[in-house]
Amino acid sequence: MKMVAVIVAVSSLIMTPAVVLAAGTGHSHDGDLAYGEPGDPSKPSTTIEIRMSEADDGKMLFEPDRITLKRGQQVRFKLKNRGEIDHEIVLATFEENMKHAIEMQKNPDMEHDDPNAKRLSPDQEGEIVWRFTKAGEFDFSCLIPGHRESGMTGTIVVQ
Ligand SMILES: [Cu+2]
Repeated sequence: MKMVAVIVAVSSLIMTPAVVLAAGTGHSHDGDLAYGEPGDPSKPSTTIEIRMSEADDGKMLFEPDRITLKRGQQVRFKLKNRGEIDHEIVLATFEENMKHAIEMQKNPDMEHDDPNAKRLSPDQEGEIVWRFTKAGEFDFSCLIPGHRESGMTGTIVVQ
């Protein structure tokens, strides 16, 4: 009798240190999220523009894909979809976004209307105001099936 080795494909992303940081953070209530809280648009914030697009080689990207902030900083993300298809941005811990990505594969039409997420059609612009109350490394990704896998992900480092 032959032994059949079952190899579970594990995305290389799962092995990044971010998963260690994110370990143990489950779902929590607003105001007690591991990655901060919805911002107050009437308060001062740092504006950061994030563009979403597709490249000729099939890659999909956020520009920039790495943002460094200080704890307590409030950011007004100005989002611009410069691509030819819909994109979204979901801000969360790496672990939450990985879980969420699996749910999106089951329900690709899932729409997001949360303070930490925005879906934009081509040429559309949008905004997220978020306050980063905790230090750590967080994830922003497009969770439309196939997009994160094509490169549509970025990291926010809160010092
Ligand atoms: Cu996308």
